[in-house]
This record gives sequence, C-alpha cells and structure tokens, in this order.
Amino acid sequence: MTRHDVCNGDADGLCALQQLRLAEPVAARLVTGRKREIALLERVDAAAGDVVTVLDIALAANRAALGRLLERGARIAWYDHHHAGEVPSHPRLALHIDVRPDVCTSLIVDATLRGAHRRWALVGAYGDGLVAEADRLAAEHGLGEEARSALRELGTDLNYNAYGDSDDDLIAHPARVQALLRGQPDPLTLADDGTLARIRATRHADEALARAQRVDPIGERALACLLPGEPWARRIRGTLAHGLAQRYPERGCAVLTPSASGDYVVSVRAPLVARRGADALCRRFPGGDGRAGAAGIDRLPRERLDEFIAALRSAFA
Ligand SMILES: [Mn+2]
Repeated sequence: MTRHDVCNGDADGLCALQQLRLAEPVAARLVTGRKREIALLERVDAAAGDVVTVLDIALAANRAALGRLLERGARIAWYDHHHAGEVPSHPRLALHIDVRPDVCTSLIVDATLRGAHRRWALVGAYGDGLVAEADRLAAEHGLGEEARSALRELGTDLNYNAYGDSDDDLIAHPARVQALLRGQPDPLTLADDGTLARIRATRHADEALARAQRVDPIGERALACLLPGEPWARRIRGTLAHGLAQRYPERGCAVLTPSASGDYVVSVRAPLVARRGADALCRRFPGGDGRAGAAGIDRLPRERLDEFIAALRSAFA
C-alpha cells in the first residue's frame, strides 16, 4: 500500500498537510506545485489499496482523475474549501468540503484533529487571508500579540512563495518547503536551512516594487492595478490583491499581469465588507474560478480586457 499526499503548494495547502502528517507521521509520495497548479490529481499513479490524501485543490478541477483513481480501487480523503460543483458519492471517497468564506483547508483539518496542531492551522489561515478568524482562534489558544504576528508573517511568506506563472518565477519550490517543514511541530521555533529567510527577503523586496504601482478606481465599488510582465509582478499579484482588499475594504480588487502570450492573469478579491461575487465574476471568463471571497482568471484574452473592467465595475455594486 502506497500513500500519496496531494496538496496545493500555498500556505493553506502546506499547513493542512503539515497538521495531518504531524498527527499521523507516515511516509507518502508528495504531489504539489504552484498555487495555480490545481489539476494535481492526474499526476498520481495509485493502485488498488493505495490511500490518496488531497488538500486544498478544487474537486471540480480534478473530477476525471478522481473517477479514474476510484475505479482503480484507491481510497481517497479530500479536504477543501473551493467550489466543488456536483459532489460524487463513493464508499472509498471521504469528503471534508466546506465552502463558507471564513473557512480554509487548514481550519477544516484543524476541526477534524480537534485543534491538535492549532499553530500550524493558524499559519495556514493567516496565509489564506483569514486574519480575523485566525486572530480569534489564536486568542482562544492563549497566543499573545508577538506569537500571532510571527505566525501571520510565516503564513504570508508561505502563501507568497507559491505565486508565479512558472517554476522559474518561484523563490523556492513548495516541495522543498514541505521537506523543510516536515516533522517540525512548532512554527514558532522552526529550523531553517536559509530557504525561509530567502523567501522573506525576496517578498519584502517585491513589496517595495509593488508599492510604487498605480491603482485605478473602477466605479464606486472596485479598483484595478495593472502590473508589468516581470517575475516579481507575477509573484506579488496575489499578495497585492490581499493588501488592496485590506486597504480598501469596501471595494473589490483586481490585479492584472500580462502573461507571455500577451493575455492577462487576473487575481480578484471581493470587498471585505461583503465577501461574495469574486468567483461568479471570474467564471465568466476562460480559466476563471475560485471562491466567493477570492478568485482568479488564468487567461483573460487581451481583447476582452474592456469587457472584464465593465464586469468588475458592476460585480460588487
Ligand atoms: Mn486554501
């Protein structure tokens, strides 16, 4: 029997897996990747009796691969908070799916483990932008200001590290980060081989570049920021969208970056005061998907930019 761990390479995915593997430290083959590499299940070669654990990737984007693995006789546990579409029912499929906007995969795993590795759950929640929920849970857990801030910074780093259009854009591949974190019980006393320090330094340098960019109001309820086609911009757009959402809580935020083909990659955040509509807006365009509060478009054709801006103008009205 072989185990396969399949997780999103962002903070939420890595911290969800971290909690499960601290609770049950078994060897497994890891499949992970950049934040937008979500069709991960097709890379799993599982046989009858194998156990596949899937974390923080949408079932809707992996439905065919899921069907194939179930047919082959694999057992699958799926933890996620993304739009799942129609949910299949199968005796060897255990689903832990919760799409409410104040829940992330790390918090779903935290609930199933009854808070056994709460600090890692908090890193994942902070990384996914659930700051209020994470602060509340951290206070319940007796963590002070300094510890909360350290967990939040680490979550922000791990989340940031997964952004990019290709592996060349990444600071460190998420598989390398997972290997570094593996077996480390406490995110407040991490051993670092230099990887985490490099992620933080690069993030701070990228943030300085982003602060110099122009932000355009789009109607009363939205804004847009168009970044240049450079690696730092491809890394920063998700974090920038998080930051703009905090700074302008009553507006939906769109951050656009040109891709190599001349189209746009788009990150969208719904207004924090009413976290809904980001997924519906993005699904109107090719490769658009996500959650109610945070969504994206993989490839917005250049000629549909005006159409997107018009849709953005009315999406959160
Ligand atoms: Mn997530």
